[in-house]
Amino acid sequence: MSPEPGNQPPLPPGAPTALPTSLEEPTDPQPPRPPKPEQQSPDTVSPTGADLGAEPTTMSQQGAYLTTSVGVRLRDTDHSLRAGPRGPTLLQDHHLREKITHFDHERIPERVVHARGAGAHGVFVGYGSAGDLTRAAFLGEGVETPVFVRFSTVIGSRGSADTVRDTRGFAAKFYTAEGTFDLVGNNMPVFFVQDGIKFPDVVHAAKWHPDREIPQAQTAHDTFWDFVSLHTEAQHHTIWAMSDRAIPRSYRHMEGFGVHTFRLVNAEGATTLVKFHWKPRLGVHSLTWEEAQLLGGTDPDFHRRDLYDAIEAGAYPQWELGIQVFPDTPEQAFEGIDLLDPTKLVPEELAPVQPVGLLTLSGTPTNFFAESEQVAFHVGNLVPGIDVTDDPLLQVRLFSYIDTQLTRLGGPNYNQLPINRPHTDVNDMLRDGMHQSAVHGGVAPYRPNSLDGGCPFVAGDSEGAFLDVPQAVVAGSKVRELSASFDDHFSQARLFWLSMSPVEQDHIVQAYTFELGKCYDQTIRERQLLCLARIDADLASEVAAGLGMPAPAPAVDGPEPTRSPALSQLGQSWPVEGRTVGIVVDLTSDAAAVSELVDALSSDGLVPLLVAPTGGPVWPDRREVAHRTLLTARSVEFDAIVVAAVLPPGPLTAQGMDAKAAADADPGVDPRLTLLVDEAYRHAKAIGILGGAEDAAALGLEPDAVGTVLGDAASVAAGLVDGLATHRAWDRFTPAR
Ligand code: HDE
Repeated sequence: MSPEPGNQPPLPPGAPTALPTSLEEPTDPQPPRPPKPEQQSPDTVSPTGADLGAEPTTMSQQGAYLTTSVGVRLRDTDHSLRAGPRGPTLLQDHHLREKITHFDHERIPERVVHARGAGAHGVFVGYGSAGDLTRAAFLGEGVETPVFVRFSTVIGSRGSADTVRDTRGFAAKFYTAEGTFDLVGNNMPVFFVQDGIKFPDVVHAAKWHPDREIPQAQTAHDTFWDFVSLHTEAQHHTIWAMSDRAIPRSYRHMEGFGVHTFRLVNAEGATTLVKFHWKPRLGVHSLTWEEAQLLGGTDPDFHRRDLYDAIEAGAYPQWELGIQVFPDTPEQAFEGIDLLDPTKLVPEELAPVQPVGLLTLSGTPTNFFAESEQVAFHVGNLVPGIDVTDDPLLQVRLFSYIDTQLTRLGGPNYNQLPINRPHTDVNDMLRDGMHQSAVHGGVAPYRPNSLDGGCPFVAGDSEGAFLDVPQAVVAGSKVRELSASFDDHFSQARLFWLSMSPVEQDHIVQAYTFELGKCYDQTIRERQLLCLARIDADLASEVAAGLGMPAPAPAVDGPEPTRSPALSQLGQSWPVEGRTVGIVVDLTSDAAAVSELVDALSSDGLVPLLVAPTGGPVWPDRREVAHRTLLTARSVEFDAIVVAAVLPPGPLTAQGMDAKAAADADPGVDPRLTLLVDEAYRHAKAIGILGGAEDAAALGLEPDAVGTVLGDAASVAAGLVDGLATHRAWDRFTPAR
């Protein structure tokens, strides 16, 4: 909870300031307010990596008075300089011109992909367990490295909704003592295309149609399915995108993957092939499709808000970084799986993920633009001990990530932006260019030189130089082709399908049916059904049934894959920190019981939010205020619901309420409450009732309904924690198979 402002009760996370605000416009000049406690900024290092030892606030605005951009104090910013109160505006008005001109240029091009995203600060602590495999210092035992992580969707524009069905980006910048290492991954372990030259094709197909620029941020349209049904290597990633993985509950509940195989080099020069994984401490968890859709309207910022609220509440998101390890053989394959093919994963049952360190996110940005928007990741930012492989997708990425910043960040000096500055000595020979903010000394930015005493010098192994692994390259002709080992496009899509639980399979069927149902072109649907028939006959026939089309003939061939249970999200228990519980109260609720419940939930790291019929104090003689009202709350923003008052309809009931909603419900209950409970039940959320069977009945619930707990504060709190640990009351879904 935020610190207590003035006499108000503690606020839940999300308040814009932790300090009191006055009713009247303040007139006493004061220095800028400090950032909120959870806000962090990039470390104050120079553009060339020197630790300036300065407070982060030295990078934000200074002094109490409004100034121009060159520090001249201003008398008035509300009126332009005019030839008389009714006359024309004067060109002479420098402040006006500066203000408007700067405003005109406030926007920069959004990322061509991954435009929508949110970043946070944190720290990575190495376990030392990878010491035999890599000389990378930041993985050493107990080594702490500052990090900035940005999560994103891929297709949508910068202002699109967070909860759309899409792959999520998971990009981490490690400011290590040996230079910056970027791990630029996704929340799915495979990719749509095998060769980077196809990236513009898949992105053009997935983004809006070029004529009408619709739809926004989704693949449920003809061009996407046209492409993936013709370009069948995309089918594995596509089934992941149709699974619950594409609608995560939050960034905190996402796995991350480096996707490509990387090469580690140890101190002796020995090499190993690895795949990187991020394992969320809270488990992998998703929204239901209906929740995702509702949230797109009710809270398009749901994931961003969740990330920042969780950090503010002290529920710091954590992931373990792990590696799957493979011998570096000339074939670069493991158990018959080509490690250079980014459309293939290696089941964890064949190569367990070995933890190498822990990431904790503990700081929200102070300024979103300066940090999340200007952060520039690059797969080529590698440190000694980590090298790339010849994966044909990765090779093209190595080109793209510098190139894109030239347009997006306006020139070649983007690594000098505060969020991109390395935390170690920078002594390059790159000079000048737009927005140069280093003041380079010397006269000889070339090598060899004698005028600058030969500086800078190249380093050897003992000085920590990066090693391009002298990997043997098979001599051959120049060709535009991939090896035959890339030809299998369906066996792992089938592996994924077979590894899902029945509920997860149902969701996949529904997602394909929804997306293809949104296509206009019947031929494209038919072609995609033919692809599904190569993944699984039941999958194809169930989707076909939903589309009202004939089921294609089964077309699965090749050996049957062995299921990989690690691919399923179900069946385990996880910590519940930072999950939200909506508690419906009014002045008839037992204040002591609600207070006990709030304390119990808070002590388990949950975020309880009071939902009342109106804003303001819930009880006239107590401090608790409503955090939401029945008008501003929707079930989808909560992970669990507690009803502490079975509210009757009131004078405000009609406000914002569709008259048809909850039409069949008990007329003695406010239909907005019935809707809240009904949705929570339908989405298999834990529901608590501070009351008995008659209250449950009034809410349309059986007293022993799965995942529902009745009783006093202690038993409801315990029941909710148990229910949230498994994420949902899965038994409420009755799978179709
Ligand atoms: Fe990216 N990708 N990508 N990508 N990517 C970008 O770089 C690109 C790929 C990923 O939060 C761009 O700065 C090509 C795979 C993330 O700032 C651009 C290819 C994976 C982010 C670019 C790929 C990713 C990006 C756009 C095929 C998962 C967001 C803006 C060869 C392993 C990083 C930018 C952030 C961003 C190019 C494929 C992940 C255009 C050409 C595979 C998480 O450079």
